[in-house]
Amino acid sequence: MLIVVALGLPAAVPIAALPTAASAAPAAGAVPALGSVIPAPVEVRPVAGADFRLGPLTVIRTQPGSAAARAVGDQLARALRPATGYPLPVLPAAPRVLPTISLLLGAGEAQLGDEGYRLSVDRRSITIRANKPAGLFAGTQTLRQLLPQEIESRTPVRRSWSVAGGSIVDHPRFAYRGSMLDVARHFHTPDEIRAYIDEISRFKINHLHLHLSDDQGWRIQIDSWPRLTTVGGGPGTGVDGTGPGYLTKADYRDLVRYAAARHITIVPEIDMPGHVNAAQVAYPELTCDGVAPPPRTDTAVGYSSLCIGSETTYRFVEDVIRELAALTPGPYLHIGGDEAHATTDADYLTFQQRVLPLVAKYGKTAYGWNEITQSPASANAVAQFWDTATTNPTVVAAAARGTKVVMSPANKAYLDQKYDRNTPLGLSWAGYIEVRTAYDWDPATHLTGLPASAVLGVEAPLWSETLRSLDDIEFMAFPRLPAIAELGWSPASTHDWESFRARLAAYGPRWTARGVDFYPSPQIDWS
Ligand code: NGO
Repeated sequence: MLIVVALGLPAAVPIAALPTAASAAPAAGAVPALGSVIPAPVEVRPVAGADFRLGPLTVIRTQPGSAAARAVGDQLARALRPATGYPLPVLPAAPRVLPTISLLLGAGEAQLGDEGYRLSVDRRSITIRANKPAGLFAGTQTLRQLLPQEIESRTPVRRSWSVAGGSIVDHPRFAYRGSMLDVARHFHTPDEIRAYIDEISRFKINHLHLHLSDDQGWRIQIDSWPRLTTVGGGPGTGVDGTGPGYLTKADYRDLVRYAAARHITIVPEIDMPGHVNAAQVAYPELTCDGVAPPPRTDTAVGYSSLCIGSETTYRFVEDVIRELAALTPGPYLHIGGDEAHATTDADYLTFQQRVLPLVAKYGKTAYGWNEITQSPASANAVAQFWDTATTNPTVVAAAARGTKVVMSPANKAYLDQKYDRNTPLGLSWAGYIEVRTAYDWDPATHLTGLPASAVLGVEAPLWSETLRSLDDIEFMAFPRLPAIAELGWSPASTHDWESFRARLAAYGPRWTARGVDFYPSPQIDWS
């Protein structure tokens, strides 16, 4: 973060100079310093004596004629009303005398891109300007963190509501900033998924990848193959048989809309040609011998494969891709491709040569785990790097042919790995991942030989073998998800562990106030 001290001194203070945990975690009641938000903004210019005070007469003014700006204004008002108790009307124009929060489009600043914003705070007004509604939304997430932590209260709190004066210019480092929820090993309900969307959108995450099928369950309605969900999502499915359920198409469309309102794109994944046992239980014709395998509720991997030589396989795959593409306004359709240990190498290539182009046929960009880079057909695809090694010549060679890479190294970005050996949930095959481990790496340089230009972004996957409830999801995701979010959004020049842990410490009470069951890492001096 570039801090330019506005006292006539042209000093640019690096993020390391931001107050650290010992001094900066605001006590209840304090006004957060401008810029003490997660992810760290690009540029912060505090102005002394220019704090804005939100009051009972404050109005929210949104860009006239823009329904999308109005929607962001309505969301902001809904976020700020419970704790303040103020009416905060949302209007296309506001009388000059009233304190105003303005959300305006047409910033006309190329550097802001589609998701960036400029936030200015003075004694009379707060103005967020952006090129696109997504930038306004990002700016309002910053503003929420700049208000005192009591803003998270669901009931009115009597106190003054000030925002530190000055300005912020902010825009993302990477276009793709994601998290993944595995709803196959344990189904998570639409309400739980929505709660997760709410939490991750606060950190400017813009993609939610849903892992919709695996050996233990199939979780998305496919009309042309109905037993996928009636059997594959039915009673007894999931790890230990305790995760049944599936999303109807109506559920899924609702989730897509809900996420879009928070400027998050849903990325659906159907995992194949491995991880397909649940589909084969429902449809034995998807095996080579036509015999249904037993349902599986254990956590082994790499034992199932679609029958690569059978035309039924491709009829199935095309039906699924077609129906999924029709449900998906976003650009990406994830076809898995990981751990196909029961598929021969030659069969794997045959499969990908046919299936990767099918995704394009239905208007989507193919996305898969990094194993897909073995196939020349992956040149137009996005590969999700999940290895624990920092060398992978196959991925690097594919990037040279055009493949874009989303970085999810399992030993850094996997939210399902234990924090330490005492963590009650999670796996540990990739190692323990404390907050600092999740934070201290660089997506642009992590994989040897991969040019930064090939890195589309970063994603934090949350696999659910050991998870049951929303509390479990929250405990594993937070506080590591904000670490990954910061790697995805903030410029590398702002990367600073002491600053991050201070801002995280200050953030903790907000989770507590919202009832988010985060892991109180001993690496953080929680305030
Ligand atoms: C691996 C495996 C998944 C597991 C996960 C658990 C990938 C891409 N495939 O990651 O099936 O659930 O580890 O950490």
